[in-house]
Amino acid sequence: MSETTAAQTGQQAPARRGAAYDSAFLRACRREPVPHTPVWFMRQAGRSLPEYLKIREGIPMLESCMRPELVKEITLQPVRRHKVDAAIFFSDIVVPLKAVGIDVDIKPGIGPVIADPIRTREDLQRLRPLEPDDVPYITEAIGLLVAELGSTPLIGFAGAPYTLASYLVEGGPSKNHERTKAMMYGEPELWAELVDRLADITAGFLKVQIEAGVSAVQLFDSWVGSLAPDDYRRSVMPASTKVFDAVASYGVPRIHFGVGTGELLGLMGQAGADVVGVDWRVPLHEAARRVGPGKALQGNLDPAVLFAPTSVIETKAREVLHSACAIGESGHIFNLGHGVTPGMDPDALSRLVAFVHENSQR
Ligand code: 1CP
Repeated sequence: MSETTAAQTGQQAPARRGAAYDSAFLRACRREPVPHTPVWFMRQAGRSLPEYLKIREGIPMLESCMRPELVKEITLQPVRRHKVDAAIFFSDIVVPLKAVGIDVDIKPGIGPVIADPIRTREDLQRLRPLEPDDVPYITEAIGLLVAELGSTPLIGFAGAPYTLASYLVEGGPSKNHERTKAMMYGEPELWAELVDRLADITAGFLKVQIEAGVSAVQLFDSWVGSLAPDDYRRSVMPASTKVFDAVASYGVPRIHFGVGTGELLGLMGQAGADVVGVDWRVPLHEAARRVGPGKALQGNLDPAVLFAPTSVIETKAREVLHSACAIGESGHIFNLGHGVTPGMDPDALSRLVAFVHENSQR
Protein backbone atom coordinates (compact mmCIF):
# COMPACT_ATOMS: atom_id res chain seq x y z
CA MET A 1 0.00 0.00 0.00
CA SER A 2 1.45 3.41 -0.95
CA GLU A 3 1.90 6.24 1.55
CA THR A 4 -0.96 8.13 -0.12
CA THR A 5 -3.36 5.23 0.24
CA ALA A 6 -2.40 4.74 3.86
CA ALA A 7 -3.12 8.39 4.53
CA GLN A 8 -6.40 8.27 2.60
CA THR A 9 -7.64 5.32 4.60
CA GLY A 10 -6.59 7.03 7.81
CA GLN A 11 -4.31 4.18 8.78
CA GLN A 12 -1.03 4.68 10.48
CA ALA A 13 2.15 4.18 8.54
CA PRO A 14 4.35 3.66 11.66
CA ALA A 15 3.20 0.07 12.10
CA ARG A 16 4.61 -0.75 8.68
CA ARG A 17 7.40 1.79 8.40
CA GLY A 18 8.46 2.10 12.02
CA ALA A 19 11.93 1.57 13.45
CA ALA A 20 11.12 -2.11 14.04
CA TYR A 21 10.17 -2.83 10.43
CA ASP A 22 13.45 -4.57 9.58
CA SER A 23 13.78 -6.44 12.88
CA ALA A 24 14.39 -10.19 12.71
CA PHE A 25 10.98 -10.80 14.29
CA LEU A 26 8.96 -8.82 11.73
CA ARG A 27 11.06 -10.12 8.86
CA ALA A 28 10.37 -13.70 9.99
CA CYS A 29 6.63 -12.93 10.24
CA ARG A 30 6.80 -11.80 6.61
CA ARG A 31 8.92 -14.87 5.72
CA GLU A 32 11.85 -12.70 4.63
CA PRO A 33 15.48 -13.73 5.22
CA VAL A 34 16.71 -13.13 8.78
CA PRO A 35 20.21 -12.85 10.33
CA HIS A 36 19.13 -15.30 13.07
CA THR A 37 15.92 -16.96 14.21
CA PRO A 38 14.01 -14.44 16.33
CA VAL A 39 12.80 -15.55 19.75
CA TRP A 40 10.32 -14.28 22.33
CA PHE A 41 8.23 -16.05 24.96
CA MET A 42 4.51 -16.02 25.57
CA ARG A 43 4.01 -14.77 29.14
CA GLN A 44 7.59 -13.51 29.23
CA ALA A 45 6.42 -10.62 31.40
CA GLY A 46 5.07 -11.73 34.73
CA ARG A 47 5.43 -14.05 37.62
CA SER A 48 8.70 -15.77 36.66
CA LEU A 49 10.54 -12.47 37.17
CA PRO A 50 11.46 -11.24 40.67
CA GLU A 51 11.44 -7.63 39.41
CA TYR A 52 7.82 -8.17 38.28
CA LEU A 53 6.70 -9.59 41.62
CA LYS A 54 8.32 -6.62 43.34
CA ILE A 55 6.82 -3.88 41.19
CA ARG A 56 3.33 -5.48 41.31
CA GLU A 57 3.31 -5.75 45.12
CA GLY A 58 -0.05 -4.55 46.46
CA ILE A 59 -1.47 -3.62 43.05
CA PRO A 60 -4.33 -5.80 41.77
CA MET A 61 -3.70 -7.35 38.33
CA LEU A 62 -6.38 -5.46 36.39
CA GLU A 63 -5.49 -2.17 38.01
CA SER A 64 -1.86 -2.66 36.99
CA CYS A 65 -3.01 -2.98 33.36
CA MET A 66 -4.55 0.51 33.59
CA ARG A 67 -1.40 2.31 34.74
CA PRO A 68 0.65 3.23 31.64
CA GLU A 69 3.99 3.81 33.39
CA LEU A 70 3.70 0.48 35.19
CA VAL A 71 2.66 -1.32 31.99
CA LYS A 72 5.68 0.17 30.25
CA GLU A 73 8.07 -0.99 32.94
CA ILE A 74 6.62 -4.54 33.18
CA THR A 75 6.66 -4.92 29.38
CA LEU A 76 10.31 -3.84 29.23
CA GLN A 77 11.54 -6.07 32.08
CA PRO A 78 11.90 -9.30 30.04
CA VAL A 79 13.32 -7.42 27.04
CA ARG A 80 16.14 -6.00 29.15
CA ARG A 81 16.77 -9.24 30.98
CA HIS A 82 16.50 -11.88 28.24
CA LYS A 83 17.38 -9.85 25.09
CA VAL A 84 14.34 -11.29 23.33
CA ASP A 85 13.57 -10.12 19.78
CA ALA A 86 10.13 -8.74 20.62
CA ALA A 87 8.20 -7.28 23.53
CA ILE A 88 4.65 -8.36 24.30
CA PHE A 89 2.38 -5.68 25.66
CA PHE A 90 1.53 -6.25 29.31
CA SER A 91 -2.24 -6.54 29.61
CA ASP A 92 -4.77 -9.37 29.76
CA ILE A 93 -7.38 -10.88 27.49
CA VAL A 94 -10.17 -9.77 29.86
CA VAL A 95 -9.15 -6.07 29.84
CA PRO A 96 -11.48 -5.22 26.91
CA LEU A 97 -14.37 -7.03 28.64
CA LYS A 98 -13.83 -4.92 31.74
CA ALA A 99 -13.60 -1.83 29.51
CA VAL A 100 -17.09 -2.40 28.05
CA GLY A 101 -18.54 -2.82 31.52
CA ILE A 102 -18.36 -6.54 32.37
CA ASP A 103 -17.78 -7.13 36.07
CA VAL A 104 -14.59 -9.18 35.86
CA ASP A 105 -11.72 -9.53 38.30
CA ILE A 106 -8.45 -11.45 38.06
CA LYS A 107 -8.11 -13.37 41.30
CA PRO A 108 -4.59 -14.36 42.41
CA GLY A 109 -3.96 -18.06 41.91
CA ILE A 110 -7.22 -18.50 39.94
CA GLY A 111 -7.42 -16.18 36.95
CA PRO A 112 -10.36 -14.21 35.51
CA VAL A 113 -13.63 -14.50 37.45
CA ILE A 114 -16.89 -13.08 36.03
CA ALA A 115 -19.37 -11.88 38.69
CA ASP A 116 -22.42 -12.40 36.50
CA PRO A 117 -21.81 -14.96 33.70
CA ILE A 118 -23.29 -14.52 30.21
CA ARG A 119 -25.83 -17.29 29.58
CA THR A 120 -29.01 -15.84 28.06
CA ARG A 121 -30.04 -13.61 25.20
CA GLU A 122 -30.64 -10.78 27.68
CA ASP A 123 -27.11 -11.15 29.01
CA LEU A 124 -25.76 -10.47 25.52
CA GLN A 125 -26.94 -6.86 25.78
CA ARG A 126 -24.05 -6.28 28.18
CA LEU A 127 -21.56 -6.92 25.37
CA ARG A 128 -21.33 -3.71 23.37
CA PRO A 129 -18.55 -2.84 20.90
CA LEU A 130 -15.36 -1.34 22.33
CA GLU A 131 -14.48 2.27 21.47
CA PRO A 132 -10.99 3.80 21.69
CA ASP A 133 -12.27 6.09 24.48
CA ASP A 134 -12.93 3.01 26.62
CA VAL A 135 -9.19 2.27 26.87
CA PRO A 136 -7.20 5.54 26.84
CA TYR A 137 -4.61 3.90 29.12
CA ILE A 138 -3.83 1.34 26.39
CA THR A 139 -3.10 4.02 23.81
CA GLU A 140 -0.96 5.92 26.29
CA ALA A 141 1.05 2.88 27.41
CA ILE A 142 1.76 1.78 23.83
CA GLY A 143 2.88 5.30 22.93
CA LEU A 144 5.36 5.26 25.82
CA LEU A 145 6.58 1.81 24.89
CA VAL A 146 7.08 2.38 21.17
CA ALA A 147 9.16 5.48 21.96
CA GLU A 148 11.33 3.51 24.37
CA LEU A 149 11.64 0.25 22.39
CA GLY A 150 13.12 1.79 19.25
CA SER A 151 13.87 -1.01 16.79
CA THR A 152 12.48 -3.77 19.06
CA PRO A 153 8.96 -4.64 17.90
CA LEU A 154 5.99 -4.53 20.27
CA ILE A 155 3.37 -7.27 19.93
CA GLY A 156 -0.22 -6.39 20.79
CA PHE A 157 -2.74 -9.10 21.60
CA ALA A 158 -6.31 -10.05 22.39
CA GLY A 159 -8.29 -13.12 23.36
CA ALA A 160 -10.14 -14.86 20.54
CA PRO A 161 -13.95 -15.13 20.69
CA TYR A 162 -14.03 -18.80 21.77
CA THR A 163 -11.57 -18.38 24.64
CA LEU A 164 -13.28 -15.19 25.85
CA ALA A 165 -16.68 -16.90 25.59
CA SER A 166 -15.42 -19.75 27.74
CA TYR A 167 -14.63 -17.36 30.62
CA LEU A 168 -17.87 -15.40 30.18
CA VAL A 169 -20.15 -18.45 30.04
CA GLU A 170 -18.41 -20.56 32.70
CA GLY A 171 -17.85 -17.56 34.98
CA GLY A 172 -14.14 -18.33 35.34
CA PRO A 173 -11.40 -20.78 34.36
CA SER A 174 -12.71 -24.25 33.54
CA LYS A 175 -11.26 -27.59 32.59
CA ASN A 176 -13.92 -29.03 30.30
CA HIS A 177 -15.78 -25.91 29.11
CA GLU A 178 -19.06 -27.78 29.60
CA ARG A 179 -21.48 -24.86 29.86
CA THR A 180 -19.70 -23.15 26.96
CA LYS A 181 -19.99 -26.19 24.72
CA ALA A 182 -23.56 -26.82 25.87
CA MET A 183 -24.49 -23.36 24.57
CA MET A 184 -22.50 -23.88 21.37
CA TYR A 185 -24.18 -27.22 20.63
CA GLY A 186 -27.60 -26.59 22.17
CA GLU A 187 -28.31 -22.93 21.35
CA PRO A 188 -26.38 -22.32 18.13
CA GLU A 189 -28.06 -18.99 17.36
CA LEU A 190 -27.39 -17.55 20.79
CA TRP A 191 -23.81 -18.83 20.53
CA ALA A 192 -23.29 -17.31 17.10
CA GLU A 193 -24.43 -13.93 18.38
CA LEU A 194 -22.20 -14.23 21.45
CA VAL A 195 -19.03 -14.93 19.49
CA ASP A 196 -19.96 -12.31 16.90
CA ARG A 197 -20.24 -9.65 19.60
CA LEU A 198 -16.94 -10.83 21.07
CA ALA A 199 -15.34 -10.59 17.63
CA ASP A 200 -16.36 -6.91 17.51
CA ILE A 201 -14.91 -6.23 20.96
CA THR A 202 -11.68 -8.07 20.12
CA ALA A 203 -11.31 -6.34 16.75
CA GLY A 204 -11.88 -2.98 18.46
CA PHE A 205 -9.22 -3.78 21.06
CA LEU A 206 -6.66 -4.83 18.41
CA LYS A 207 -7.38 -1.73 16.30
CA VAL A 208 -6.68 0.54 19.27
CA GLN A 209 -3.34 -1.22 19.78
CA ILE A 210 -2.37 -1.04 16.10
CA GLU A 211 -3.37 2.62 15.82
CA ALA A 212 -1.23 3.30 18.90
CA GLY A 213 1.80 1.68 17.25
CA VAL A 214 2.16 -2.08 17.91
CA SER A 215 3.89 -3.78 14.99
CA ALA A 216 2.21 -7.22 15.17
CA VAL A 217 -0.81 -8.71 16.90
CA GLN A 218 -1.44 -12.13 18.39
CA LEU A 219 -4.91 -13.60 18.77
CA PHE A 220 -4.86 -16.03 21.71
CA ASP A 221 -7.41 -18.80 21.32
CA SER A 222 -5.83 -20.65 24.21
CA TRP A 223 -8.65 -23.14 24.87
CA VAL A 224 -9.94 -23.80 21.34
CA GLY A 225 -7.98 -27.08 21.21
CA SER A 226 -10.90 -28.59 23.12
CA LEU A 227 -12.95 -28.58 19.87
CA ALA A 228 -13.17 -31.02 16.98
CA PRO A 229 -12.34 -29.54 13.55
CA ASP A 230 -15.95 -29.59 12.28
CA ASP A 231 -17.22 -27.75 15.34
CA TYR A 232 -14.38 -25.25 15.07
CA ARG A 233 -15.17 -24.65 11.40
CA ARG A 234 -18.89 -24.24 11.98
CA SER A 235 -19.11 -22.47 15.32
CA VAL A 236 -15.87 -20.57 15.96
CA MET A 237 -13.94 -19.91 12.76
CA PRO A 238 -16.39 -17.30 11.36
CA ALA A 239 -15.92 -15.11 14.45
CA SER A 240 -12.12 -15.47 14.45
CA THR A 241 -12.06 -14.69 10.72
CA LYS A 242 -14.11 -11.56 11.40
CA VAL A 243 -11.40 -10.39 13.80
CA PHE A 244 -8.56 -11.04 11.35
CA ASP A 245 -10.46 -9.40 8.49
CA ALA A 246 -11.13 -6.32 10.59
CA VAL A 247 -7.40 -5.63 11.01
CA ALA A 248 -6.14 -6.99 7.66
CA SER A 249 -5.80 -3.61 5.95
CA TYR A 250 -3.28 -2.32 8.50
CA GLY A 251 -0.71 -4.72 7.08
CA VAL A 252 0.74 -5.74 10.47
CA PRO A 253 1.44 -9.48 10.89
CA ARG A 254 -1.36 -11.42 12.58
CA ILE A 255 -0.39 -14.40 14.75
CA HIS A 256 -2.92 -17.04 15.80
CA PHE A 257 -2.21 -19.35 18.73
CA GLY A 258 -3.98 -22.01 20.75
CA VAL A 259 -3.05 -24.98 22.94
CA GLY A 260 -3.71 -28.58 21.84
CA THR A 261 -4.62 -27.38 18.35
CA GLY A 262 -2.81 -30.07 16.34
CA GLU A 263 -5.99 -31.03 14.49
CA LEU A 264 -6.95 -27.37 13.93
CA LEU A 265 -3.71 -25.89 12.61
CA GLY A 266 -4.82 -25.79 8.98
CA LEU A 267 -8.13 -24.15 9.83
CA MET A 268 -6.53 -21.66 12.21
CA GLY A 269 -4.25 -20.54 9.40
CA GLN A 270 -7.22 -20.27 7.04
CA ALA A 271 -9.05 -18.12 9.58
CA GLY A 272 -6.73 -15.33 8.45
CA ALA A 273 -3.42 -15.60 10.26
CA ASP A 274 -0.05 -14.72 8.74
CA VAL A 275 1.74 -16.70 11.46
CA VAL A 276 0.41 -19.83 13.14
CA GLY A 277 1.52 -20.58 16.70
CA VAL A 278 2.14 -24.26 17.40
CA ASP A 279 2.21 -25.96 20.80
CA TRP A 280 4.78 -28.65 21.63
CA ARG A 281 2.64 -31.63 20.66
CA VAL A 282 3.20 -31.34 16.89
CA PRO A 283 6.75 -31.04 15.49
CA LEU A 284 7.19 -27.96 13.32
CA HIS A 285 7.89 -29.89 10.11
CA GLU A 286 4.54 -31.66 10.54
CA ALA A 287 2.84 -28.37 11.51
CA ALA A 288 4.22 -26.82 8.29
CA ARG A 289 2.57 -29.61 6.32
CA ARG A 290 -0.76 -29.15 8.12
CA VAL A 291 -0.76 -25.34 7.83
CA GLY A 292 0.34 -25.36 4.19
CA PRO A 293 2.50 -22.86 2.30
CA GLY A 294 2.45 -19.10 2.70
CA LYS A 295 2.42 -18.84 6.50
CA ALA A 296 5.17 -18.44 9.08
CA LEU A 297 5.20 -20.67 12.17
CA GLN A 298 5.85 -19.78 15.80
CA GLY A 299 6.91 -22.24 18.49
CA ASN A 300 7.30 -24.72 19.97
CA LEU A 301 9.54 -25.89 22.82
CA ASP A 302 7.64 -27.67 25.61
CA PRO A 303 7.69 -25.14 28.50
CA ALA A 304 8.33 -28.01 30.95
CA VAL A 305 11.72 -28.61 29.26
CA LEU A 306 12.92 -25.40 30.93
CA PHE A 307 12.87 -27.28 34.23
CA ALA A 308 15.39 -29.86 32.92
CA PRO A 309 19.22 -29.44 32.95
CA THR A 310 20.77 -26.95 30.50
CA SER A 311 22.14 -29.68 28.24
CA VAL A 312 18.63 -31.08 27.79
CA ILE A 313 17.17 -27.64 27.10
CA GLU A 314 19.80 -27.13 24.41
CA THR A 315 19.22 -30.52 22.80
CA LYS A 316 15.47 -29.91 22.68
CA ALA A 317 15.91 -26.34 21.38
CA ARG A 318 18.20 -27.65 18.64
CA GLU A 319 15.50 -30.17 17.68
CA VAL A 320 12.99 -27.33 17.33
CA LEU A 321 15.39 -25.34 15.13
CA HIS A 322 16.08 -28.42 13.04
CA SER A 323 12.40 -29.24 12.62
CA ALA A 324 11.80 -25.62 11.56
CA CYS A 325 14.08 -26.09 8.54
CA ALA A 326 11.04 -27.66 6.85
CA ILE A 327 9.36 -24.22 6.81
CA GLY A 328 12.15 -23.01 4.52
CA GLU A 329 15.00 -20.56 4.93
CA SER A 330 12.90 -18.15 6.96
CA GLY A 331 9.47 -17.92 8.49
CA HIS A 332 10.21 -19.37 11.94
CA ILE A 333 9.80 -17.50 15.20
CA PHE A 334 11.15 -19.45 18.16
CA ASN A 335 8.84 -19.54 21.18
CA LEU A 336 7.60 -21.94 23.80
CA GLY A 337 4.63 -24.18 23.00
CA HIS A 338 2.68 -22.23 25.65
CA GLY A 339 3.51 -19.55 28.20
CA VAL A 340 6.31 -19.14 30.69
CA THR A 341 5.16 -20.56 34.05
CA PRO A 342 5.68 -18.90 37.43
CA GLY A 343 8.36 -21.30 38.75
CA MET A 344 10.60 -21.08 35.70
CA ASP A 345 14.22 -20.02 36.21
CA PRO A 346 14.65 -16.65 34.44
CA ASP A 347 18.34 -17.40 33.83
CA ALA A 348 17.41 -20.55 31.91
CA LEU A 349 15.22 -18.39 29.66
CA SER A 350 18.02 -15.87 29.08
CA ARG A 351 20.43 -18.71 28.21
CA LEU A 352 17.87 -20.14 25.80
CA VAL A 353 17.58 -16.83 23.93
CA ALA A 354 21.37 -16.68 23.49
CA PHE A 355 21.46 -20.33 22.43
CA VAL A 356 18.80 -19.85 19.74
CA HIS A 357 20.56 -16.77 18.42
CA GLU A 358 23.97 -18.47 18.29
CA ASN A 359 22.68 -21.65 16.73
CA SER A 360 20.63 -20.08 13.98
CA GLN A 361 23.14 -17.62 12.47
CA ARG A 362 22.66 -17.31 8.73
O1 1CP B 1 -1.08 -11.43 39.45
C1 1CP B 1 -0.64 -11.91 38.39
O2 1CP B 1 0.54 -11.77 38.08
C2 1CP B 1 -1.63 -12.67 37.58
C3 1CP B 1 -1.08 -13.51 36.50
C4 1CP B 1 -1.41 -12.93 35.13
C5 1CP B 1 -0.52 -12.26 34.27
C6 1CP B 1 0.93 -11.93 34.49
C7 1CP B 1 -2.66 -12.97 34.51
C8 1CP B 1 -3.89 -13.55 35.07
N1 1CP B 1 -2.56 -12.33 33.30
C9 1CP B 1 -1.28 -11.89 33.10
C10 1CP B 1 -0.77 -11.12 31.94
C11 1CP B 1 -1.04 -11.68 30.60
N2 1CP B 1 -2.14 -12.37 30.22
C12 1CP B 1 -0.24 -11.47 29.47
C13 1CP B 1 0.99 -10.58 29.57
C14 1CP B 1 2.02 -10.47 28.63
C15 1CP B 1 3.01 -11.61 28.53
O3 1CP B 1 2.72 -12.59 27.83
O4 1CP B 1 4.13 -11.49 29.07
C16 1CP B 1 -0.84 -12.14 28.40
C17 1CP B 1 -0.37 -12.26 26.97
C18 1CP B 1 -2.04 -12.71 28.90
C19 1CP B 1 -3.00 -13.43 28.07
C20 1CP B 1 -3.94 -14.36 28.71
N3 1CP B 1 -4.67 -14.18 29.84
C21 1CP B 1 -4.32 -15.60 28.14
C22 1CP B 1 -3.81 -16.12 26.84
C23 1CP B 1 -2.42 -16.62 26.96
C24 1CP B 1 -2.24 -17.98 27.52
O5 1CP B 1 -1.42 -18.15 28.42
O6 1CP B 1 -2.90 -18.93 27.02
C25 1CP B 1 -5.25 -16.21 28.99
C26 1CP B 1 -5.92 -17.54 28.82
C27 1CP B 1 -5.46 -15.30 30.07
C28 1CP B 1 -6.39 -15.48 31.21
C29 1CP B 1 -5.65 -15.44 32.47
N4 1CP B 1 -5.24 -14.27 33.06
C30 1CP B 1 -4.53 -14.55 34.19
C31 1CP B 1 -4.48 -15.97 34.33
C32 1CP B 1 -3.81 -16.71 35.45
C33 1CP B 1 -5.17 -16.51 33.24
C34 1CP B 1 -5.37 -18.00 32.92
C35 1CP B 1 -6.39 -18.61 33.81
C36 1CP B 1 -6.84 -20.00 33.34
O7 1CP B 1 -6.07 -20.94 33.52
O8 1CP B 1 -7.94 -20.08 32.77
